[in-house]
Amino acid sequence: MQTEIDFSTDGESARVLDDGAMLLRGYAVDDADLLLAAIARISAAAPFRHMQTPGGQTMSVAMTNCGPYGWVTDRRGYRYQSEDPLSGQPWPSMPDEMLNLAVDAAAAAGYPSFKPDACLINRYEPGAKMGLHQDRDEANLGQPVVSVSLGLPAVFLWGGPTRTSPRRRIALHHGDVVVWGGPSRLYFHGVDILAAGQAGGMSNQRFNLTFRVSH
Ligand code: MD3
Ligand code: FE
Repeated sequence: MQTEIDFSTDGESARVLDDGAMLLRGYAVDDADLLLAAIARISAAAPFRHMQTPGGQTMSVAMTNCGPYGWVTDRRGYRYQSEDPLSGQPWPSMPDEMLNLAVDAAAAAGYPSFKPDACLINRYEPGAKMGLHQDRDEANLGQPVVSVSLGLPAVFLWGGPTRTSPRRRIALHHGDVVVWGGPSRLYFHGVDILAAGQAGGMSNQRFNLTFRVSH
């Protein structure tokens, strides 16, 4: 079923994108400064880095993590692990303001017992992209993924259950939150090449936080 829901009076603020996927437009706008400050602290301890795919390609998106587990990729494969491979130390803890936002967004989308143990932080600079993929490295695929977009807008590519399913292009803006659960949890998705913004300098980038139940 593909229901369109409009909870707002002055425009669309939440809608069902697909079976189990709900877009909460602007849900994180009021928390954005706190979240960006948290990202700065986390990346001071666990720096953004361009990881290698198992096939040996360097990803254009730079990544770090916070929480008990972090997602990593290298020549050995994709996995969650509790230490940052750069330092051998545990990932920085997940700040309360990040955890609370993710838990509240999941509850608003109908997942009242979401307890993420991992937050992958993606950093896109102009030219970066993420190819079409599924997220299937988590042990419990019955739990949703919550994503929070900050900074420059991006074109999100939203597919379906197979790699060749038709794709929709969806703009994700600063403060948008999407909760991906149900059948949509395993749908193919990606991010188109990021265009440079008007602002320049430090703000000429996009962050995406994805909260996951990895174990
Ligand atoms: C749908 N990140 O980190 S967020 C990823 O903007 C990832 O950085 C993109 O795809 C980004 O894996 C897209 C939207 C998203 C995130 C996770 C999902 C959509 C998802 C997991 C399952 C289904
Ligand atoms: Fe993904």
